[in-house]
Amino acid sequence: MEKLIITAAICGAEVTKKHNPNVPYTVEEIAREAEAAYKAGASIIHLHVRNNDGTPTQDKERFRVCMEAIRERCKDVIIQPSTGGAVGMTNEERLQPIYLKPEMATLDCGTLNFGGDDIFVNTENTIIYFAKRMKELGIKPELEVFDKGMIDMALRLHKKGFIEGPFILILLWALMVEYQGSQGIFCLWLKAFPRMLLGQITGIGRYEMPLATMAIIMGGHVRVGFEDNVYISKGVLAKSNGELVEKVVRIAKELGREIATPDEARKILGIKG
Ligand code: KMH
Ligand code: ZN
Repeated sequence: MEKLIITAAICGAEVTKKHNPNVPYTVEEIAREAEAAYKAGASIIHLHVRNNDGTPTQDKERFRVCMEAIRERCKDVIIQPSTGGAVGMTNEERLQPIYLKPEMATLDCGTLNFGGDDIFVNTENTIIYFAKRMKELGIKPELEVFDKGMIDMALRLHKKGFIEGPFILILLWALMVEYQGSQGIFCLWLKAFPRMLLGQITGIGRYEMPLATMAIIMGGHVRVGFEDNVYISKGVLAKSNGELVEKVVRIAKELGREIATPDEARKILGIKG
């Protein structure tokens, strides 16, 4: 089986220190969390950045400083800035980090409810616009897929040449959905993937580790981190993103799945590096 790519989503845009005091805001905290995840076995850091007061920002300069601080501590890790940002941001605001030419960036493949009256808007024109900009800059998109319809959108983007294979990482989120007992849905989704798409599963909250385990068994890849879940076990806050990655590594080892280094992840994803 292919080696396991672990992405650490260390910060997110919505989770705060009220949820877990170890959620990073400052440059130093973000670099520290990235290093902990990297040392534990993460090959990709999915990156949101914050102002020092914790408010989410897509400011290019803030990304530059955070990316440099991460690079100093994690020489070869793949840094994957978010182009999703936070609900309500404009397209141009969201796109800022791609102009730093990271190896990867996220490409959200559809619109979804984000709780209450919040809507995370990604129209077809927005998605194509983001995909074109990333292609021009040679950035590998990580396709953020929240439901089956978004997989169909990803396939359309590929068919029309807006995104290129051979390998494209797909991220599945189980956002606000009761996933317990619904493993069958994931089996169907993964079966529906053409070979050029690599599945990566992220479970939100208490579903993070069960879904990570399923991904490991089924040959998919895994994302964990404070963006998606702040607990290491029931009622116990994780001390760091590193602790969450360590748990995935432990499970993978028990199940006989080896962990990909950043360079091995680049090869699997078709990133030149
Ligand atoms: N914070 C969400 C509104 C991404 O990183 O591309 C969007 C998000 C997805 O987190
Ligand atoms: Zn994100």
